[in-house]
Amino acid sequence: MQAYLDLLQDVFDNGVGKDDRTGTGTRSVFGRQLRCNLSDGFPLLTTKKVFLRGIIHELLWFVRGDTNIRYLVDNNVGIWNEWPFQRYLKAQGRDQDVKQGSCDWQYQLEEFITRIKQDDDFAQQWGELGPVYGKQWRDFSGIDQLDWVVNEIKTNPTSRRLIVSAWNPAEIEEMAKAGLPPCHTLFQFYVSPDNKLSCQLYQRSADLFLGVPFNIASYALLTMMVAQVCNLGLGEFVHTFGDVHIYNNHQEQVKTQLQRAPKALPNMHINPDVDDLFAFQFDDFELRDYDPDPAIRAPVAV
Ligand code: UFP
Repeated sequence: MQAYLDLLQDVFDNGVGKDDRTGTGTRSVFGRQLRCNLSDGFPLLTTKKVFLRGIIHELLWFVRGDTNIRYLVDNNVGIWNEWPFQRYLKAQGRDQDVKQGSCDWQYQLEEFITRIKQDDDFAQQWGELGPVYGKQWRDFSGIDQLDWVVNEIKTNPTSRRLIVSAWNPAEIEEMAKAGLPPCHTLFQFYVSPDNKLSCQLYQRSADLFLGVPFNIASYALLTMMVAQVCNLGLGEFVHTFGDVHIYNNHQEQVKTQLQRAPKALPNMHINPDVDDLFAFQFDDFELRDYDPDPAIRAPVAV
């Protein structure tokens, strides 16, 4: 993952001060790319520990077209919790009283999540995020893009149109209400003449220190899953960025990370019996030989 560290150094050195929606401030550049060869190992950072469990569950949740946090909550994955909670507070007119990040807020969030777990009707009403990734991948104005693209890779592998888009202009407003308009906006597959599958992602906005290590792992895994069900070898993951930035409150963490030397990449073992993209389960994935440096904590800009 030297490519990631090089990009981190690049943005740290060359990023220019830019204000942003969150009010945190960033160093930002526009337009960069990193590539990893998926046959070199699984591209999970070794210069800090990256927690993969939530990423696998989130990816499976996208792939099944689910947009309700219930599945994630049931598996103790909290990455999407705050947005529906905020919507719930607002609907009750309590969003001004319960300040984000306060102890009260934390306590109420936990209560909210417990109710999502225990009360089906409540979960259905308040756990729903709206037309986020899962919806667009599986039902973009009635089109099941994932099913289509897998079939197309199998039957028309030389195609230059193997694209899945999460950016649906007609539903951006609704997605923004649920949290964020999609950051990973569009991806394209490519089958090389020697039958290896590559994937390129266009990410419009990238928190290079916190978000990107997860985004790389998620799309690398998706590419491996699609390759397996299409009987193809592994090519490259190409990650193309729009606004790629380091938040001003991540600078010390970035310095720490840049002082560390990368180790050998881990390997991802996938149950070879699965031949249907929509049949993968959490237990079909096993990360082996991961020996990272310790995690580096940093605040998320919201
Ligand atoms: N972000 C990522 N990766 C993600 C994700 C969010 O880097 O998968 F969901 C970051 C990018 C940016 C912020 O810092 O979250 C989104 O804010 P905005 O919509 O203003 O670009």
